[in-house]
Amino acid sequence: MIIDGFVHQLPDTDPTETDEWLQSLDAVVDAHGKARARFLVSKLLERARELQVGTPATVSTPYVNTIPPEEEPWFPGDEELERRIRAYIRWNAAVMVIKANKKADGIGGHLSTFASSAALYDVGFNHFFRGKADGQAGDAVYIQGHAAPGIYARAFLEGRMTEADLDQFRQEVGGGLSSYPHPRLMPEFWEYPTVSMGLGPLNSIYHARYLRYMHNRRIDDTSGTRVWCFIGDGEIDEPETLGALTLPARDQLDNLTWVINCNLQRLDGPVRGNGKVIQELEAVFRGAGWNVIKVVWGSKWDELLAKDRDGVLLNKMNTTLDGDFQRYATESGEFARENFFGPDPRLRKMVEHLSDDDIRNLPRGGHDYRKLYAAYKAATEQNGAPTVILAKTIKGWTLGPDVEGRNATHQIKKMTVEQLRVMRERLHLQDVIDESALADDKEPPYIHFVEGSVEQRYMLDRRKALDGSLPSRSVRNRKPLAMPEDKPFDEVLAGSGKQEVSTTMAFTRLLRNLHRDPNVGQRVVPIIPDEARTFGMDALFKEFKIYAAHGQRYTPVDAQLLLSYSEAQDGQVLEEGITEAGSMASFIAAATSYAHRGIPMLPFFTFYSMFGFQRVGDLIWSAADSRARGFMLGATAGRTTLLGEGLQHQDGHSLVLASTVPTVEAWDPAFAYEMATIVRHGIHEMLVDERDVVYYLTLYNENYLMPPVPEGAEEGILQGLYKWADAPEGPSHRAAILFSGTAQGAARDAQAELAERWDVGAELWSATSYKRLREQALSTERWNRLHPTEAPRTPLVTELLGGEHATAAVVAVTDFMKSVPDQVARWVPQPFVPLGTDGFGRSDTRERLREFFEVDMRQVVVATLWGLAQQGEVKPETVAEAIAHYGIDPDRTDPRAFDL
Ligand SMILES: Cc1ncc(C[n+]2csc(CCOP(=O)(O)OP(=O)(O)O)c2C)c(N)n1
Ligand SMILES: [Mg+2]
Repeated sequence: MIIDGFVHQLPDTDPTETDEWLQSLDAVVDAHGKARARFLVSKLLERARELQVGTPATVSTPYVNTIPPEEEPWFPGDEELERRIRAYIRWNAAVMVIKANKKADGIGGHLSTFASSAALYDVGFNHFFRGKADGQAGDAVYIQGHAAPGIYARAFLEGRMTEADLDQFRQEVGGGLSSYPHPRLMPEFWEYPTVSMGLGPLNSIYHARYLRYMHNRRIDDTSGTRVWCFIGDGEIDEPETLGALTLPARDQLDNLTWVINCNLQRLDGPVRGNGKVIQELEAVFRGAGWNVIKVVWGSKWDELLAKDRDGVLLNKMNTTLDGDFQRYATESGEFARENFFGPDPRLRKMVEHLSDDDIRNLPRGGHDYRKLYAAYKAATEQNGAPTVILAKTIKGWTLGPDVEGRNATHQIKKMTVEQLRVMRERLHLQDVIDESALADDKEPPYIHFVEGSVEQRYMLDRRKALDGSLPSRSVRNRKPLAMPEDKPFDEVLAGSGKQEVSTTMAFTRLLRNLHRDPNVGQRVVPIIPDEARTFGMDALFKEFKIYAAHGQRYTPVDAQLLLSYSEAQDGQVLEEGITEAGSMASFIAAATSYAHRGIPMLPFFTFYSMFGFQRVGDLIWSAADSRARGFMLGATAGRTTLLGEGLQHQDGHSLVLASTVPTVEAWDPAFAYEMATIVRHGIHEMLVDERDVVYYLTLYNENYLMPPVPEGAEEGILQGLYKWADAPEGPSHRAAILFSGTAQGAARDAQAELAERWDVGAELWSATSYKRLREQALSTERWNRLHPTEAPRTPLVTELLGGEHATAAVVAVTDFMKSVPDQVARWVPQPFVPLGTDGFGRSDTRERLREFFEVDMRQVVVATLWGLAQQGEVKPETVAEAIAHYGIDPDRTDPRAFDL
C-alpha cells in the first residue's frame, strides 16, 4: 500500500541513510516484535509533528483513550456527591418510564439509552453547559431523543418539575411531558427536536456555523455559546449525521462539540458487531479534520496498560470485535478472565490480583467521570477545529444483568420488583428506598433530596454557577425588528409595465429591495443551495456578498465583472452548495434565532421546488416542531412551467406535501403583486404577530406581463381566493374559472375563447392558497358539527363561489396535481372540475407539456362546457363538438398512467 506517494516521485537524495533507517525498523520488528515497532514509529511521528515536519495525519490510533492519565486535568468537582446525585437521576428516570407503562400499557419510553449516557450528560450539566440567566443565550445542547426521561429526572430533582409531571410522561394530550424533545409541545423546555435520527447532528453543525455567521456579521456576540450534540452510535448510519462533517472543519468551528455514545448497540442489535465503531468513526472524523477524543477505558484500566510491556493487552483491545465486547458486558468476571485475558498467559497474569468482581467492574470510559471531564475540558479548549468525543459505554448500564447489553435492551420499558431491587443495590440507594416500598402491588417511588441537603445544594449550586438550568426555551426579543418600509414592496406591487417577467424575477427584486431596507435589511438571510444562477439570483452575490468564514482569499475568475462572485467574512448570502438538507438546517438555525438568540431574523430559503418537500420533508417537519419562522421559496415550480428537465425535476406536488405540515402556509401566487402581498403579510405575522409559521411560496420561471395590484385586492389574496376578473357581458351562460400560478395564462385565454365561441361568460378567480381555504372550511364545518342547534356558518369558499351570484359551474386549473384544488371541492356547491398535472413530468416545450397534461386553454374550455353540461346549461353534444373542434383525442391515454 502506498501511504505517501511523493516518496516514489521525488529523488532519494541519500539512499544509504534511507536504508539505515529501514534496516533499524526491520531489526526492531525481529528483535522486539510489531508492538514495539509500532510504538517507536508512533513516537517518531509525534516528534516529527513537534518539529513541524509535516507528516501525514494518521486516521486511526490504537484502541485506547486519546488523553493519557498524566494529562488528565485536576477534577474540580466532588466525585462522590456527583455519583450520588446521578444515582437519584438514574432511579427516577427508570421509574417514570416504568410507571407510565404500568398506567398505560404500550405508551412506550426508553430505559437503556439514558442509562448508558447518564454520566455523559451529568458531566456536562455539572461542569460545562451554560444556561440562560440574565438574558444570556447560553449553550445549545442537542439531547438524544431517547434520553428524554433522564433529562426530566434531573429537572425534577432541580425542582423544575413535580411528581405529578413525571407521572404524565408521554401522556401529552393533557399537557404531560412529551415523549421526546419537542419544542412544539413543550415550548418552555425543549429547544431542539432530535428524535428523527440524524437531524439533530446535522442541525447542530449548521447551528454552530450560524453562530459564527451572526458574529462575523456583527449582529451578535456569540463567542460565549457552545453547541453540544449528543448522538447515538447507531444514529451515525443516517446519511444526515455524517453527511456534513467537512463543513465544521473547513470553517474551524471550535464552538461545536459532539458526544457520540458508543454503547455498541442500536435498536435491533450490535452497531458494528463484526467491527469496531469507535475505530471506524475515529478515521472518518480525523479524515474530515475534526479533533477526535476517544474515551474507551475507565481509570482502572490505566494501571493495566502501564504494565503492558509486550503490548499484549493493547493487541487484545485492538483486535476484539464490538460484538464480543457486547458479550463481555453480559457475562461474568470469570468469563472475561477466561476469554479476554485468559488465552495469553501474560495477560492472565496481569489480572491475577483482581477478583472476578473487580474484572467485571473494570469500567468503560463513558461511565468514568474523570475521563469524561478531561475529554470535555479538552474539547472546550480546542482551537480551530470541532471536537468529537467517542465514549464507550454499556447500553442499559446499572439496570441490572437482565437489561445491560442485551439485544432487546432498547425496547425494555418494564422492570419487576426483583429487578428494581437489584438496581437499588447497584445504585447504593438502600438507605433512601425502603424495602417496603418495593412490592408488586405498589408503584415504585420517586426519590428526591431533602430540602437543603448537601446533594441538593451541590446540584443547584453547580447550575447556578453555570447560569441556570437547562434545557430551557424562552423567547426574549433582545434586538427587536420593525416592519420593513413600504418602499421595497411598492416597486413589485406596481407591476412590470411593458416588461414580461416571472414571479421568480419579481421575488429576486423584492429580496434585493428588502436587503436595502433600513429596518430589516441586515436581518435578511438569503439561503441558496447552488442554484442562484438558475433563479437569476446571482445578481445578489455582489451586493449581499456570500458568507465565507475566512473571506475571499483568491481572486475570482470574474473579478473584473460588475456582478462577480464575491465572498466575504461578513457576507450575507448563505450559499450552501449542493445540499438541500444543509440549507434546511441553516434555515432552521436562522428561523429559530428569535428564540435561541433572542434575535429575530428573516430567512428566505430558495430552492428547486422539486428538491424541497420531497427531498427534505422530514427536516421541514422538524422546522415546524422547532417553531421556525421564515420563508421557503420553491422556485422552478410547476410540472409544465419548468420545461425540459424531466420527471425528476418537474414539481407538481410540493403543494400537496406542504399541505401536510400544520404550520406551513402554502401559497401559489400567479402575479408579482400577489407574491409581494403574501411576503409582506408573512413578515408581519412573524415579526409583529409572533406566529411560529413557515411561508411556502411557489415561484415560476415563465415570463408574462405582471399587472399592478388591483385596488383592495389584499384581503382576497390573503384569504386564499379572490375574483380577478368579472365575466364578460353578453354570453348566456356563466361559469367560474379558478387559476393559480402560471395556469393564469390558460384561464385567461379560455375566458376569451369561451365568450367568443361558446356563449359562456367566465369569471376568473385567483386561488392563492387552497390550503388556507381548506383550513378555514374545516374549521367552519367543525364548528357546525359541534353546534348543531345554532345557525350554521358558511365556509368562505362556499360564500365566495356560491350565493345569489353563483355561476353554473367551477373549473380549477393548476400546474400542480388535481388534489391541490380538490382540497376545497367538497365546499363548492356547483359542479367542480379540477384540471391539473398528475403523473410523472417529462421534458418538452411548455406548450406540448400543457397539451399533454390537459391543462391548456382548450382543455379549460372543454372542462367549462362539461361543467355546464352537468347543470343542463349546455348540451353534451356541445361538449363533444368542442372536443372535436380542438382536435382532442377523447380516447388518448390518461397522462396519469405510469406505463405510458
Ligand atoms: C429516522 C429514524 N429512524 C428510526 C428511528 C427509530 N429508532 C429510535 S432509537 C433507535 C436506535 C438508536 O440506537 P443508537 O443511535 O445507537 O442510540 P442508543 O439508544 O443506543 O444510544 C431507532 C432505530 C428514529 N427515531 N428515527
Ligand atoms: Mg447505541
